[in-house]
Amino acid sequence: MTTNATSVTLLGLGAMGSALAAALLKAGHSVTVWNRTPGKADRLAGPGVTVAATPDDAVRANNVIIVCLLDHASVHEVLDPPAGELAGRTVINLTTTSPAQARELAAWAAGADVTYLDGGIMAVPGMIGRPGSSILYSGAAAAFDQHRPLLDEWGESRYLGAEAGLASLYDLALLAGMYVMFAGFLHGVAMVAPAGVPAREFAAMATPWLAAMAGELDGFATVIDGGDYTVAGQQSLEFSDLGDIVAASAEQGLDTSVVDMVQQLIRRQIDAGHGSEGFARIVESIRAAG
Ligand code: FVH
Repeated sequence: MTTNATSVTLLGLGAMGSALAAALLKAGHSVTVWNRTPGKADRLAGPGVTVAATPDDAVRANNVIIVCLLDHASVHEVLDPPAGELAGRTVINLTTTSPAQARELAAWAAGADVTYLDGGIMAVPGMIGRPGSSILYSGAAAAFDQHRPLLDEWGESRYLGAEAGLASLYDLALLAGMYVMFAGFLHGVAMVAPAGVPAREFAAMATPWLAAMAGELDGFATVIDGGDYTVAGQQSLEFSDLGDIVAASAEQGLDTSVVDMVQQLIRRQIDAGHGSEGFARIVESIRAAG
């Protein structure tokens, strides 16, 4: 239990909002909650929970307002009506938005005399308050510093800078890596399935393989930051040709979109005369769209 119990408001009791509230309550904080659909607070345990009937009531209850709603539009839908009540308070918005939407909310908050801290949650609800959970923040530095003990109840807190869109930018960039990795894994699942291999058996092989390959990221980063794709010791683009993977997939009648995408990024660099250079060079295909 925390030694510095605080009292905050939390708007939104979906899967993530409920996990955030539960972690705060477990740590001994008091939480006033509001959710559009009533009844979701019933599953929150502990003496510290207060259910507000309206967003206005919830906002009035505390100086720190945590927001975890579906999207950017729902944040405005909930925060616009009580904007007058929000003046002088701090909003910590953990709703996933684009960087531009986060900047828009920061500007809106500044206009309403609201201190704004944006957050990007790098965890699923079951991870909140456990090792491995982290949340990225950007916006008002003073709010981050002041409320850091509270934020740390959810996981590792990392402040990225005053520009409000930064947390969203990093969040979405990390999710890009995750989704493409997941798609690659699922392509592999489809490849081995005709051989009678259950997805679970393939996952048991893919998990340590992908974990080991994640060790390559640092080397790619060193090459990209150095700006020299000819540095010795790299796997070349020509060596990285995915032709066999594409052909083996097509022979089985599979959709080759996932591997075609990587092959096209490689091919553009080879066609531009960089075939002997390192695989990390495909970042140049991504930077120069088309
Ligand atoms: N769940 C996850 O794994 C991810 C992990 C990374 C971060 N995301 C983001 O967190 C935001 C909330 O996600 P969630 O999992 O809690 O989402 P839901 O369970 O679908 O709950 C959505 C809540 O938003 C309320 N809501 C939706 N639209 C409105 C609206 N127009 N006005 C007021 N409230 C609205 C909804 O209310 P209700 O349906 O219960 O009435 C829920 O409270 C999200 O940005 C993720 O991207 C989670």
